Amino acid sequence: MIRTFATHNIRKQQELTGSLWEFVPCQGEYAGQTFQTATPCCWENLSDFSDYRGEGIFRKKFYAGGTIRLELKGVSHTARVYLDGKEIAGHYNAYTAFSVIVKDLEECGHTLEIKADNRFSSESALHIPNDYMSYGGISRPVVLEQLDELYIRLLHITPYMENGEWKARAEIFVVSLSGKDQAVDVSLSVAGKVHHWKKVMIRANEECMLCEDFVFDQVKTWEMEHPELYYAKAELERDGQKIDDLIDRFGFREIRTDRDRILLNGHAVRIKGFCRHEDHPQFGCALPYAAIAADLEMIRHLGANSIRAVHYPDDEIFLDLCDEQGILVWEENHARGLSLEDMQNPNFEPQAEAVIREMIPLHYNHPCIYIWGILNECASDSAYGKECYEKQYDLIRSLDPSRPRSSASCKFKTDLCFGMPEVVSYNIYPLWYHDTPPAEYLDDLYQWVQRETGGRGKPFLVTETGAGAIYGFRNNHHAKWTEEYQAEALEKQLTAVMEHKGCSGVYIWQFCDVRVSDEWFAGRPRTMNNKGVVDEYRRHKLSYDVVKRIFEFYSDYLDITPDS
Ligand code: ADA
Repeated sequence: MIRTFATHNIRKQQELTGSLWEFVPCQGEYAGQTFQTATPCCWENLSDFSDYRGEGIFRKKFYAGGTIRLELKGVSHTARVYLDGKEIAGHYNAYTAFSVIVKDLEECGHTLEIKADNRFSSESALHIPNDYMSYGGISRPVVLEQLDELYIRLLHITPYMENGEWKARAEIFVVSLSGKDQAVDVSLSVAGKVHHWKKVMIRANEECMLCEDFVFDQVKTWEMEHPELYYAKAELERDGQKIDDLIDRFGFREIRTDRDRILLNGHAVRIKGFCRHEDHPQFGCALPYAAIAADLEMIRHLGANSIRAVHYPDDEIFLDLCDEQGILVWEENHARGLSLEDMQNPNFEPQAEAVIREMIPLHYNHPCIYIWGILNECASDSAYGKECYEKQYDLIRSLDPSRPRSSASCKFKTDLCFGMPEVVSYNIYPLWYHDTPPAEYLDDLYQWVQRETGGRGKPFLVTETGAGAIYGFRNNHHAKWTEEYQAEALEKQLTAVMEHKGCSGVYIWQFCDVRVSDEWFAGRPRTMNNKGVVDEYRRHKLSYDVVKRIFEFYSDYLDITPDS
């Protein structure tokens, strides 16, 4: 499944995944042998490859001709793509989409081979042994499209409220794959309002951007309680024939910060959220629609209103479902706990910036995304790190001026970067990694931010708090790792945040237990991060009901007078 709605009526599109592919591992005991696997998939979920780290070729035959576009929504983590034996594309990073266009393809059967590599090396600055698993495989859909010489690459809708009216700016990016200039009629419909451009000249092999502002009188606002969605449709017509289209969805909503509050449509939201990894014992990071939907159902049942997608951009199916259900999403680029030395890897900056460049334009229209995050727990306490943070914040601003930015820090009273983003965020683990009472620890940190950093007066979020518990492990003295201990710790941690007047909310670390890289076995029983409120099979721990009670007790909005 590509998205939860059709993005083309005119352009022919076909998912190549969602079927059996051949899989050929390149190293190890089974090197060169051919297996069959359903796709999308992580090879760790195939019986003989649960701990395979190496390269593997995924092969599929398809029939097509003319100009085709292949979109690969996620290959973990380094990809090389071959068509009929010839290399046509390469990509690094499991969690962002990439595409390749092939022109003048002979109309016949073709063979697509995707070589995935999940090994760690100095080439890979972002996928390193970590507190989550870097799986191997085709973890998200592969899509085949048939293109004309002119096609719509992107459609961006930016809604904004002006003088009490909803307006939206629409931008369409039309690409020419032709060697000659061509005139085309472009039509655009945004939430029912229509605009036409006649005989637009698209220069040979260039991209043309068209822009239009719309005013609306009857549209409904996208709210957490009523997540109204609207469609935007762009079409190209040449010589009376429709040749391409692109459909996307958006919502009329405004996010901004005002003093120490995060405002959704002018109302100060209280974040009650979970950090969620894409991880499942049966699917690795390649969760199918039903598993994603089941996670979201459970998260809503727990009384949460937000998800922090850690520590990388998520599958668009997840974002579609959050749009549809009014769940606010913190989405971040891919980086977890990189040290100064990790950040000094010459590949770090280009790879981390590429994630931002690939994530924002593609996810731009999702109303659920209310904040862009970067560099979770990286070296924000060093001068070099600070330069990197600054560049990435600037890059986000250049791609999307409409959303606040933040970064989850763990640098206790040493962070140098709070002057840059709109929101200050801390990951805190009182009662787990140290025994300071949560309310005391939180307020001490909060007061330091106000007193000594550029983050003073900004919204303050607790982006992680939690404690480990091994499912089924209980004892009479409530030791660490018991379900009892986790439930009690979470109760105190959550209450401290909810009762703190300066805090805009909290994300629990984490929704479910997740597999971690083998290198992390020492501090992680079962080689899992066990801080889930449910285990990896989504079985409730004792903390489930505690969290649900607290989240349901506190409203979705903070008790301040909403502005107009
Ligand atoms: C950090 C980190 C998470 C996870 C967590 C933990 O805050 O951001 O990825 O590792 O700690 O479980 O300790």
